[in-house]
Amino acid sequence: MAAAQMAAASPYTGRKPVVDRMLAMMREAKARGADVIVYPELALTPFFIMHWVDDLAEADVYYEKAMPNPDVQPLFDEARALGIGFYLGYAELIGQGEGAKRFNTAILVGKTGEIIGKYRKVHLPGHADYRPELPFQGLEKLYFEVGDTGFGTWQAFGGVVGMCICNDRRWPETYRVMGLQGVELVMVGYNTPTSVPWDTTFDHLTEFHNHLSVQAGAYQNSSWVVSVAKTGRDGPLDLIGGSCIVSPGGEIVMTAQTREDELLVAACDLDLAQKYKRSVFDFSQHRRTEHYRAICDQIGVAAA
Ligand code: CDT
Repeated sequence: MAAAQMAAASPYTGRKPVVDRMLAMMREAKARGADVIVYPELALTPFFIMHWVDDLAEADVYYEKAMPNPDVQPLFDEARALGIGFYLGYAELIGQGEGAKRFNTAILVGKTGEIIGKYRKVHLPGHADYRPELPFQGLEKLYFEVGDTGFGTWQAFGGVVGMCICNDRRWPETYRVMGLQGVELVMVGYNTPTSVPWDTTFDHLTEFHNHLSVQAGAYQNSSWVVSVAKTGRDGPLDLIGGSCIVSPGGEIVMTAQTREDELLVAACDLDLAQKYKRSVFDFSQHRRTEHYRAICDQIGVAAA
């Protein structure tokens, strides 16, 4: 697996310079033996949700109206030529006018350039209203609808693979829904500011929480996790790095050393994911769903 950490493209000068950098990393990933390369969330654009707009149509330039499209076709062509798969995060716009829908989306593309799967981000952090007191806005709830795909898994690259996006990685449900489907490899891209302006209490723990979340998700579901940052200065934002590849034991086997374009490549034996699925986390043997349900009934909340 290759994790393609990417420096933010700010100021933004269009898709081409970004796609060119992605192509260079794709070639390097292949040369270093990778079968799949994982790019960040919203890989093709800035993390534009930090800016207020009166009309969402003002931001249409940041959304892909079709996938693939001429701007990103080189990624698909190169993937097919090299025989490498990829995960790509991007802003998706479907429909027009009143009927338009906007999603924070990731696709998984196979080694022959075909789209294997699509995921639309479920956990959208931040707010939908303008907050003048903040140093920058966190408007994912304005720019995107809650994803409608669920947390699917796909049989691909010799195993069971799944996807999620950024804030999803902080929620145990994300991994567990995929874990219940036998996931062996989860891919996730992210844009995480060093400071979250509406609550700075735990800013000093931002990088710790980043790793804590993906390590816990990996371990508790016995799955590899490849977690990839867009990093560095993005307008008023300072984005963390910390891209990493985590084993089904929850151990970080490799992590980024810079806040620049940086490619991590690690051998991820998907059979290793089977070990804990057959022992500590053998769900069929050890999960106690009837008790979880009973407790939910007792305290009056809906069981998942
Ligand atoms: N992209 C994303 O989901 N980021 C959030 C923080 C957003 S604060 C503006 C995260 O959980 O990392």
